[in-house]
Amino acid sequence: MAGSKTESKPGTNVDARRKMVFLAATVFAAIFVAAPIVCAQTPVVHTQTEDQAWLRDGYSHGMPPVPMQVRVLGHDPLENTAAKEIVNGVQRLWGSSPVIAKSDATEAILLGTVQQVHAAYPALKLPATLAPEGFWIAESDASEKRLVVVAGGSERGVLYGAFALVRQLATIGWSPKTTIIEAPAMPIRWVDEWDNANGTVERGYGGRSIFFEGGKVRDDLSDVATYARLLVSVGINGCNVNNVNGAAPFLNPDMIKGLARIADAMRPWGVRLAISVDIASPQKVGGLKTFDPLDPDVKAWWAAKIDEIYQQIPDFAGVTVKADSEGQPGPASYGRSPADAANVLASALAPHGGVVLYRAFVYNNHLDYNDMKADRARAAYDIFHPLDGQFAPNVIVQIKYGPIDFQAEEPVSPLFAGLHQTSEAMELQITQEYLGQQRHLVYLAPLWKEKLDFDLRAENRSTPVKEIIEGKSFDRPLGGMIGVSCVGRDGWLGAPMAMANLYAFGRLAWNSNLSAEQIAAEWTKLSISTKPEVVATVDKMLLGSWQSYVHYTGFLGTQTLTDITGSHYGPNIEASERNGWGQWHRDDPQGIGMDRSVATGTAFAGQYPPEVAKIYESAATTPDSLLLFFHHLPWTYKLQSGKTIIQHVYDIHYQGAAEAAQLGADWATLKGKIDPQLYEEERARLEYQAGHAIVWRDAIVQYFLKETGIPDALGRAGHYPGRLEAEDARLTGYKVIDITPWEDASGGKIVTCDQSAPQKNCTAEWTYVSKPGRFNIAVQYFDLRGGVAHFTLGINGTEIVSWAADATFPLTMPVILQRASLRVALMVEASS
Ligand code: GCV
Repeated sequence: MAGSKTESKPGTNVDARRKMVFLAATVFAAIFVAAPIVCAQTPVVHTQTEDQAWLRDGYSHGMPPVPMQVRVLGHDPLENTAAKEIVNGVQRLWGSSPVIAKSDATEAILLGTVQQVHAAYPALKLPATLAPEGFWIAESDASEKRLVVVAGGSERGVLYGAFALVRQLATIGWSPKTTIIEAPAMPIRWVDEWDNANGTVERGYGGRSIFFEGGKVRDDLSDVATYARLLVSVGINGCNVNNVNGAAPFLNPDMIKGLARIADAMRPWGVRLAISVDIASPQKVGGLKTFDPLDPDVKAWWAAKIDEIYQQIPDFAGVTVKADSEGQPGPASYGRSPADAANVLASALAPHGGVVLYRAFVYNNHLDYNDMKADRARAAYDIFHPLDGQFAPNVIVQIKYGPIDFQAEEPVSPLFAGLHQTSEAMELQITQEYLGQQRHLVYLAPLWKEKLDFDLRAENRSTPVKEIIEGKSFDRPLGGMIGVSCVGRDGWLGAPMAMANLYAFGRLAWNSNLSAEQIAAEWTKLSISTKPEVVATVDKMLLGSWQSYVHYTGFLGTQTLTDITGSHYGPNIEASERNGWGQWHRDDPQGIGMDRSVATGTAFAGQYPPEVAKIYESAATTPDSLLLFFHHLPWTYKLQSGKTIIQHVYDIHYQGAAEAAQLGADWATLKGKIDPQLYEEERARLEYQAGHAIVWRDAIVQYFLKETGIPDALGRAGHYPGRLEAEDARLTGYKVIDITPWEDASGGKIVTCDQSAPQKNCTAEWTYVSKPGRFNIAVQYFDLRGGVAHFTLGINGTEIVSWAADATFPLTMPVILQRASLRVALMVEASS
């Protein structure tokens, strides 16, 4: 693919498409691209309210099916919050608010702990046991009153029950026979934010931090309270607010005071504050000579620091640690183990009931590419498995779902089966770092479900990952799920549909047995519409979107073929290879894939329990979706589908791009049936996604066509019928340049509007001399992060359409600046 480009301010490279239809006998098509107006873009300002998510105004008509009085039996702030939520929920759904009853009422929604309910209505039959965070909701006519009872195992359970009642009313409805009894599957249900004190958010695509700005906690924490409300509404009970990288400043006394304000803002919603800590803090913050975890002064320093935190934040949840990883300091500097480091923190936290989440994301990012036995995937198991049994009881090892790093497709980490005497949590990413960065619609529940449901067969028995992290498989007291969320001030995740992922995370952490379909339907009903045709369409879009993304970005277990040393966005196949980061796929003209077998490869497959290891050891039994993660195979190897690998590469990318385009077509059927603003916003995003999927498709297809020299049996790869390359046009002002990586534009060339040239506009002109006909023109170009470039498309001297390339892209994509050297690309494609 090639393109013509104009220059704007440096920023994200993105393409988008414009379409138009024209009819002419002999067509002369010219595209005029104005010189960029270099001006600051006004950021889109979203009002950060809960209306942007699933707690928005409702849709029901008629009379509320529940009593219009709410009676709270206790005085705990969480119970008061619960009562307000029910009032608020009924108001949102039916437009009228129940009143809070001060005393006994003939009919009421009754809120209280089981003990409180029992004391007030001894005749009421309540469940014999309820987990502390659990709840029971049912209707009772005991003592001739109509009571809809929300009884909690504790005050926190009452609050979860209140949200569950509202969800039930909004998505299913109410009948006197309705009974709901629930308790969370796992005790740790946290989101992690990667916010920096300066207000940026690492891998955040939703704007600046809601917590920090200018090196300190923000004055206005109203967004934090609103966020906590969203979190608790889906059962999340902890929020770690700062980046795992560079965490030392967060232990300064002034910062701790600020953190206490954040904890205050979240407390009414029952969400507890946690922070990331830098293991070198005793030295960096405390001024000690060492941060050796076994040094007595270091131990004392941590104990005092944790006490200082609890004095100000009595319900502080605990700390997260990233150490000896990607440049972060760690115990290895002193020959100590992760258990040594974790335990010193654990002993400081234990008297207060706090926990340590120690991340297993520890690996060497200076691996030798030429060493065929080197394998980053092995690192977590190699390091943590030998430590099983050495961690203090309040340590939880936090394990990313796959052995690499939040890839679009990778196997489940074998470490989940490698720790039997250690509590474990699964870390997954709500922010779509490698999965389209919220510019692409990718609903992640199917991916997470695949990992949660995966049966690792530890000890040759059933041990699905979900049961391991719930503590069931190995009888562990703790465990859970951590979702790296990275919300910001621009509509939380920067894209309304991406909120389905935050919702799904909470629901799965609460109940890992829910299906991706059930969660999608719930979210759609709560967030978009309850109309059956809308729910059916949105759910279809959501449920297929992850696999579609895999289809155009990383085939057969090659992970995500993106710019792995930079933005992690857009195609860049060689970026994964020949460096120390170990996200290799080892392609060459003969074959592709990492040999991770025990027999001939890195032996990673042998880290799984025997029954699973046996499946992955052989290419014949490895599922196609992970084939090249485990095996290096010739391009002509036949898949289980009967196709060769190379033909599969061609086919799946054309399929993936078509599926991306279908998302837009499906969305178009919702016009007039949903909120017009949401419709338009998502329509534009999906148009972009369809265009970017073509960039992905063509990059990967032409790269491997060139490398293998094996043609596409269907003749598509390398042939673009009807496409007019920008560099072949008559160019005025534009100059043709080579780009890196070459595969991101056909022929490796793009054109850029030379700002130093005297002309005001840059123009690319093509002449079409052929049969008359009706044509669609799709113009593809790369937009940039900042500035505005103006485009005009004209035919036979007449302006047909003009537009501005003014897309807003996340502010915190540092490496996008490299991409700016691509300039803006414009590609014209005409097809009959
Ligand atoms: C916070 C990936 C991301 C990093 C992130 C790291 C981690 O490598 O690209 O931005 O750092 O994971 O999980 O620690």
